[in-house]
Amino acid sequence: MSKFRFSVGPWNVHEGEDAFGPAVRKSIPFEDKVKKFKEIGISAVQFHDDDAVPDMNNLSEDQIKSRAKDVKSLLDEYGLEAEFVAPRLWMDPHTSDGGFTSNSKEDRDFAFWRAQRSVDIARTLGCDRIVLWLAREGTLCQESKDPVVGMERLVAGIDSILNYDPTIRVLIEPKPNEPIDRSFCPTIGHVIALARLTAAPDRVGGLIESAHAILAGLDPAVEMGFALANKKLWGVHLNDQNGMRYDQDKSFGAENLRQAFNQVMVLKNHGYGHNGEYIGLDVKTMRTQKIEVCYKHIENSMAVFKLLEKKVETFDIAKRDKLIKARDYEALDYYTISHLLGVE
Ligand code: 3MF
Ligand code: MG
Repeated sequence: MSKFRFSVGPWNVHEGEDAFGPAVRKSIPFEDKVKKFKEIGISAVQFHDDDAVPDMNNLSEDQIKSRAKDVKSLLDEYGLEAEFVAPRLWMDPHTSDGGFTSNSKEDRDFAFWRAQRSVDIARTLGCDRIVLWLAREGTLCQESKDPVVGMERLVAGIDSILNYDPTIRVLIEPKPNEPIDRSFCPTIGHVIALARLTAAPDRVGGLIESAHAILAGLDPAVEMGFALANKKLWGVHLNDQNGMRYDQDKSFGAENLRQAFNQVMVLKNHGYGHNGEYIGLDVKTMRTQKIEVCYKHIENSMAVFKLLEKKVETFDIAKRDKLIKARDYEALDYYTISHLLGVE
């Protein structure tokens, strides 16, 4: 039995719209999603601030907390936890030039406000993790933002969260591009360096998404290893991605099984989950999928993760070590492939 606990966000069950075409499936009400998540073995829900409290810009701070309480009751009813809350700093017209790093002071103040409301929502939902996917924190026109000032503004934004709540934790989810061209914080290495500039480095860590590492031209398992060695891997978004193109959020392992195997191996071998971390998924089903079968990408991702756990458990360590000693990496390559194929 897998000891890991899984999480997903309501946006992982979406209507199928993309940059070139409209929705193709009906919206599923939030409660139905929660019910289904529970049925398929999910333990926690990931939230954007406005997934929990829609229309929050038009609500008072007390109204926001009170709506969040209703969501907490719903989660309790189904026995699910909240993993994190992420301020959606990329949809609102105030964030068209970025949130924390916008060139407009009014927009930056808006971003601080949303981030602090996310903390209120997280606390109401019983969680202490804020995720920052820095979607538009960077440039489309490079000369529009001085990169040093950009970093200072990013730090000020993170500090506004850390100072607002003395025990809240911030998990930065790096991504090199899309929707921004040049991100100020493209990889987990940048996240860990950035954490040191903040008011509370111990409360700033990372969330690694497989596809985002691939989009940076890096291997997700190596990125995860780097974060684990730094004790900064506090969340993951497992999924898959076919090379360097638009962000695909494919089912975990659907493109590159060996890369997926190595992610499971590094997570399992280095205590990921021992401090309450979840195996978070960030997967999108294909536009072609009918509504009756629009949770399969989540179920399949979990199933593949568990199958790969078995592959990690049955990976012959003595054989691996012998081949390492002999420095016969061709043989180790072949052993790994044949093990994944079920031959050895
Ligand atoms: C974009 C993402 C986002 C984040 C989410 C939580 C919509 O590439 O991965 O998913 O994961 O906003 O931070
Ligand atoms: Mg993600």
